[in-house]
Amino acid sequence: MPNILRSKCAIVGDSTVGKTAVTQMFISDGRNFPKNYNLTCGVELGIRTVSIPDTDDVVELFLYDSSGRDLYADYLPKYWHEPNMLLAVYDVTSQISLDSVGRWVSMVRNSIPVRGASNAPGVLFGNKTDLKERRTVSPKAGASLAERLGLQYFEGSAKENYGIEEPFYLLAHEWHKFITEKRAGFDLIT
Ligand SMILES: Nc1nc2c(ncn2[C@@H]2O[C@H](COP(=O)(O)OP(=O)(O)OP(=O)(O)O)[C@@H](O)[C@H]2O)c(=O)[nH]1
Ligand SMILES: [Mg+2]
Repeated sequence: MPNILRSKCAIVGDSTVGKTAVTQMFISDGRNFPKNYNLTCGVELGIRTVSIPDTDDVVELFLYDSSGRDLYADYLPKYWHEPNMLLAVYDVTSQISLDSVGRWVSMVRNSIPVRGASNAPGVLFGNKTDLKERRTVSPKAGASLAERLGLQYFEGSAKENYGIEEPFYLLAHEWHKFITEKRAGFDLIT
């Protein structure tokens, strides 16, 4: 039997950047790109497991795909209920969506219990790289904001199913590492 490690991931960013598309593509293994825009009301929960190579461990990611609309902002932390990690998404054709990332990240970090906030794994994902002609945010600008916020940077396209798995795998591996190190520390004490 595998050891299942559960982790709650808050997925945030402005409305229409593609949070639902990224989440659904990851959960469906690249089969379910939502072509028509359906705004997310509050939070939608998706689940996918990631096996950690060379171990019996499996990380079960609880993905809290959150609405980017201001209307729901006050409710989101209640839905997440102390998340363990975050995925901030922006749209590479929208500088405004990149400018909002800091605010979204603070919102998630403020809802993580103090003991875990500093080592909570986090990723910044630049979505819609397929729209090459309309791109206004350079990879360098995305990566530099990620560095300033202490996030790992990735970019890709939900539409083309390009670069979608990497950010989630990184989060799962970081969580596994965090829990394994915590357990090792506990074993030393007992
Ligand atoms: N060209 C392109 N369009 C995309 C991509 N990802 C999502 N979209 C489109 O962008 C629109 C918004 O996508 P959603 O995933 O619903 O956006 P969201 O961030 O979940 O929006 P809210 O739920 O309102 O916060 C939809 O019409 C998608 O089809 C992408 O990688 N490339
Ligand atoms: Mg959505």
